[in-house]
Amino acid sequence: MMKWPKSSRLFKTAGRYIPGGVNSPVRAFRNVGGSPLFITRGKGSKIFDADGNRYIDYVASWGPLILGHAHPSITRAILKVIAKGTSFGAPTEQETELARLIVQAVPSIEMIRLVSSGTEAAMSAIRVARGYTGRDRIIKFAGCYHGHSDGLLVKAGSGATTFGTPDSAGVPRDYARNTIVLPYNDSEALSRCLRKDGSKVAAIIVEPVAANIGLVLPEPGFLKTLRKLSHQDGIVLIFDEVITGFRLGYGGAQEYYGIRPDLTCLGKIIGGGLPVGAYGGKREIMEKVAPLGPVYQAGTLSGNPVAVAAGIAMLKELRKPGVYVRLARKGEKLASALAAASEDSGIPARVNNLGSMFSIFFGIEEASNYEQVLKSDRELYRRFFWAMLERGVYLAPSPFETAFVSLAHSESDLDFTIEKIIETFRIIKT
Ligand code: KE4
Repeated sequence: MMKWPKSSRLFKTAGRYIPGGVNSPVRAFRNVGGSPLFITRGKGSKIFDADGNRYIDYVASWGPLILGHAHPSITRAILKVIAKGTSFGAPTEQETELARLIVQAVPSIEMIRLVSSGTEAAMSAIRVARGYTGRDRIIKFAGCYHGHSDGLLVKAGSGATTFGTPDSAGVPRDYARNTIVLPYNDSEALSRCLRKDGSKVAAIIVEPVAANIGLVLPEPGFLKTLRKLSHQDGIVLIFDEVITGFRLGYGGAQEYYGIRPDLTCLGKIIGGGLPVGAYGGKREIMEKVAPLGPVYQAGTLSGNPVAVAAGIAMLKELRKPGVYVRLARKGEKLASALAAASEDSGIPARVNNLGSMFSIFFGIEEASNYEQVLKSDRELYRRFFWAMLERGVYLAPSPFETAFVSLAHSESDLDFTIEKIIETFRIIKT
């Protein structure tokens, strides 16, 4: 079995200079124990750690690497521009090209602003919605995560849930006051809330497919109700598609479910693994954004030429025919293998799958909201995680994340993974 002396040493050193030894909490393996692997390189579906071990990777840097690691088109695009300079703080033609590709791909987006992270995209979209409506309140859903801006760290679903502290220290009480948190998939709670406060609400922000409490799908009608009720009350509907954008299809979850939000947040995939976020939507709303309108938002490295080059190369690969059918087939193959292993081993688990995303929740039958997911058996997930890791399969070090398959995952990768799933279910049972 694998051991990780080099990674453990590197983690200790990192902890001397960086809080928790990591630059983002979920990477610290706190939810599965032990110390994180230090990764040295990736190629296709594989990543390699400092101790020379090789893994099939289903974290995909938390979503961006839908083509796999070091895809030649992405690498070529970066190498082509990097020698011309890394940043100018001035407009470049490529930013318009990436904006155009996104506008063409996502019909509800008429105008878009590039930023450097999903957090910036969500934070800015909310500010524009408040500027456009003149209202202060926002609605989010328990377990959904929209980055770490103060007003959204109210029952955040990603890192915070992993640490079981849904609110973050340092967020002033009156920031949270304007954020209403409702249960995901609960249309009744939403209509009750809007009957009372609808006229004070600037925006509803939602992950159209929740992927930060593990993968939780919208129940039939939920998104449609969101669209209908927000429209009735003049509320800006924001789809946070930082994960689902270009993941679920070239037009994202909104194309998949046939819902047109007013604003959309993007990130991850559109940067091809480099820092790019974006928010965009209806022209009349986006025209409120400085320097055109009164809502200020800015960024030194927004639209960074190197990151944008990677993003353009990524989208040009993803718009090729058959990409999403192939991705979905791979995701479904693994999800059904997990469900079968649960069945055959008598270990109860719920497997949620949509396209190339899937999650397993041990010990529960239903996983359609935050409350249900919190009841899943984390100890069993921890054992599953380590048993799979020791067998060369790298899954999310938290049950509150989603697994991602990439185009680079071959049939033999999937068959190998399925073999290890069957083996692992046998041993975690004891
Ligand atoms: P970033 O600021 O991390 O680029 O994006 C924030 C964000 C916004 N919206 C959604 C739906 C997201 O999933 C995210 C970030 N996702 C997490 C994990 N699922 C990133 C991993 C991490 O926090 O290290």
